[in-house]
Amino acid sequence: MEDHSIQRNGVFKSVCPLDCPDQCGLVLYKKDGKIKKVDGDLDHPVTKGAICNKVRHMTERLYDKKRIGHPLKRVGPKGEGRFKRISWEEAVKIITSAWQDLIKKEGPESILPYSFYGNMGRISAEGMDRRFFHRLGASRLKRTICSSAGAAGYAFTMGGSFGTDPEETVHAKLFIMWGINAVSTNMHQVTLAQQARKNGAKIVVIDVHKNQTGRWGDWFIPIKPGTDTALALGMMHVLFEEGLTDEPFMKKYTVGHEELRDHVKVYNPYTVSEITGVPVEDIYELARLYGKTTPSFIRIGNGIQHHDNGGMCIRTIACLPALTGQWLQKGGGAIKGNGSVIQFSQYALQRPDLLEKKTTRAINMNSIGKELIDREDPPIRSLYVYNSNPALVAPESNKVRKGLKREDLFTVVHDMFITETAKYADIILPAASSFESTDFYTSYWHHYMQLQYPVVEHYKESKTNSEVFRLLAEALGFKEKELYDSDEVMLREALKHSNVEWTDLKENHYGKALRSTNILDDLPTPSGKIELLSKRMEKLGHPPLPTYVPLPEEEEPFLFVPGPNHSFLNSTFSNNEKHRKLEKGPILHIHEDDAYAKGIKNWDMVKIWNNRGQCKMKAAAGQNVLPGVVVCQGLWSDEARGFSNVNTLTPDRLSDMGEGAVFFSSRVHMEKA
Ligand SMILES: Nc1nc2c(c(=O)[nH]1)N[C@H]1C(S)=C(S)[C@@H](COP(=O)(O)OP(=O)(O)OC[C@H]3O[C@@H](n4cnc5c(=O)[nH]c(N)nc54)[C@H](O)[C@@H]3O)O[C@H]1N2
Ligand SMILES: Nc1nc2c(c(=O)[nH]1)N[C@H]1C(S)=C(S)[C@@H](COP(=O)(O)OP(=O)(O)OC[C@H]3O[C@@H](n4cnc5c(=O)[nH]c(N)nc54)[C@H](O)[C@@H]3O)O[C@H]1N2
Ligand code: SF4
Ligand SMILES: [Mo]
Repeated sequence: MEDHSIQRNGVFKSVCPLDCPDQCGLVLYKKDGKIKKVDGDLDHPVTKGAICNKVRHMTERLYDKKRIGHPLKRVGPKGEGRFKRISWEEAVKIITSAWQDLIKKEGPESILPYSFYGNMGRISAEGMDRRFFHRLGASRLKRTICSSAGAAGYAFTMGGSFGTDPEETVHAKLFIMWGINAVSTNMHQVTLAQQARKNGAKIVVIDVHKNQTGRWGDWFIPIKPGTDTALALGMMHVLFEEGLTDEPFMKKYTVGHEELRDHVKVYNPYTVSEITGVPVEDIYELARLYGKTTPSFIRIGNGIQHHDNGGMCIRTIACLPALTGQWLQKGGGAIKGNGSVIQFSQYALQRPDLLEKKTTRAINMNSIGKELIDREDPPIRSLYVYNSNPALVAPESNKVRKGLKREDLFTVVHDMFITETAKYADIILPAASSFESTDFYTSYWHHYMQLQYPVVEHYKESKTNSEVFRLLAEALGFKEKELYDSDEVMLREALKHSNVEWTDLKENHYGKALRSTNILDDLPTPSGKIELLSKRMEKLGHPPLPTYVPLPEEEEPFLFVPGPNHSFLNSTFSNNEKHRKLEKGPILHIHEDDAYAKGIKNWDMVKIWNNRGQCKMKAAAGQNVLPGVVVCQGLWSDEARGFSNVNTLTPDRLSDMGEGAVFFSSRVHMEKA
């Protein structure tokens, strides 16, 4: 086995652990045992040494005075944030005796793990935790907060989460950035598009907000939230009507193109313009541009699927490249996500056999507030949170916090900081950072896997996720040897059957997934083809052909779109002063006509509210959004004072497909504060 011992000084390869499609290769500069500088790895074939500003300032976070180094026990009321230091021994004892008690009285399903991708490491995010909670027989969590609506919708059309190789998009002549704020959220796709632009490529941005990405594009198309399905159908109408479709491609590789041709007749540009707010002539121009440019590439963002109709929206847009045969063009096609391109053994990693045929219940993370308050048979009596900050990031946060406040709920939070969620914990456990861990990373955008070996010692008494689960397993007296495998053993077992070569990984810290070239010949859809018409959808109660379904009507007049911002990564970094300063503060973008009608001037404080909660922030009036739409960015920490969390306003309804979150389908009233 190779030597992975930690050196005091030097330059070390690493990988960005954050939930970001780019998954950059990093180099860490170490002096006297500490990381002094975080930079990009010039050798990484996709990210090529460029990284974002937020991670350039990662050392702020690693050595932040507020980072926790010891287990803590709550001494004040839930939510107040008063804790005292305890030992690991005591913390583990408190947790395991509470759980043993619960298991006896209410069964193990009264315990719920809650996690997401604060650290994307496969072992940290979905490795030993799965083994442990399977063995425990705890409730399972449906991890649906991010992209599950879109993933489900895309899979109805294409069969799974795979698309164009982003490295090939340099050859594209047209980019449609559709509901993605790529300048902030996928910067290397922007770099690749810039290269293509030098060779004459055009960049179209379709968004509800003229943000950095909208300003960067050649043509910005503003659209009413939740109406993109109609725009895509209008494009199809024109493509069929004007003979811009690739008939041989559709015959060979799709099912349902004749039905679709008929079906989209009703979506003429006049009707579609009424729905979307996009002018008739722009719909024609966009469709013709798409129909006549090859290779054309669509980067499908996460924004359009955080809506009640988000699954259908992605399912529909995913049909477009098939209409013009773009999947056969180098650099053409689309990316929603490439999460299933890299293969390895999930079974070896997660050991579902440890469930031993127990059929445990599954609870949707998007409804965590409701579930904490209302769930019975048995109620959730204990919550174990890691890699996530639900008090800030989950919808209906007033409900979430009401649930977290329950005196009869035993909450453990494992994190690097006393997050908004951790303030409600009975026990807080200190987390080691990814740079202190052994793990492997698989991007959901590019096709590379990367390895991480510890570069620094654990911060104070902190522990990695898998270390904590091994400790808990031992204290509970579990005998299964899989619960004690080292990270290195888990990694080797998971990668035994992978389409990434171990020799590449060992040599470079990264390796590219080998893909079969004729993927279109046998897609993992029921028909093996691209399904423009899906019988499976029909069986599940969806329209079998792409269909526009409007967002639910509510009484509040403004559609409210609270997305992520440039300088935070979801709520990560929002507790750091440096990163907060990089942003101007929580700002509400309002159309100037709406502002005028409400007597709101630039930089006035405004109040927005609905029956779920309220929020105050500064107004920016102008033309960055359409009338009737208000937009703000960033999941701001409670520490950013004078401002309350945007998720007090978002609904915990579930999307049409994939039981996803609908953060961007909320509506609000607005007034000058
Ligand atoms: N800097 C930074 N990078 C990040 C993150 C971060 O917080 N900060 N988060 C990471 C994570 S977890 C994710 S999932 C991705 C998300 O990154 P993206 O895929 O870019 O998704 P969002 O930023 O949520 O939304 C993208 C855009 O959709 C627009 N939008 C909202 N509703 C609609 C609509 O109905 N139609 C159209 N056409 N546009 C709409 C929003 O205005 C926004 O500009 O980014 C990752 N990268
Ligand atoms: N209004 C609104 N809400 C949203 C969104 C939006 O666009 N608008 N976006 C949604 C989306 S797409 C997503 S993906 C979610 C993301 O929501 P979360 O997954 O909760 O992401 P973060 O807020 O970054 O929280 C991650 C936490 O993990 C911790 N952490 C990091 N590394 C480790 C580790 O190794 N071990 C442990 N135990 N902890 C660690 C970090 O310190 C941080 O507190 O938010 C969703 N919420
Ligand atoms: S957050 Fe994204 S862009 Fe920034 S370093 Fe990490 S992977 Fe790269
Ligand atoms: Mo996400």
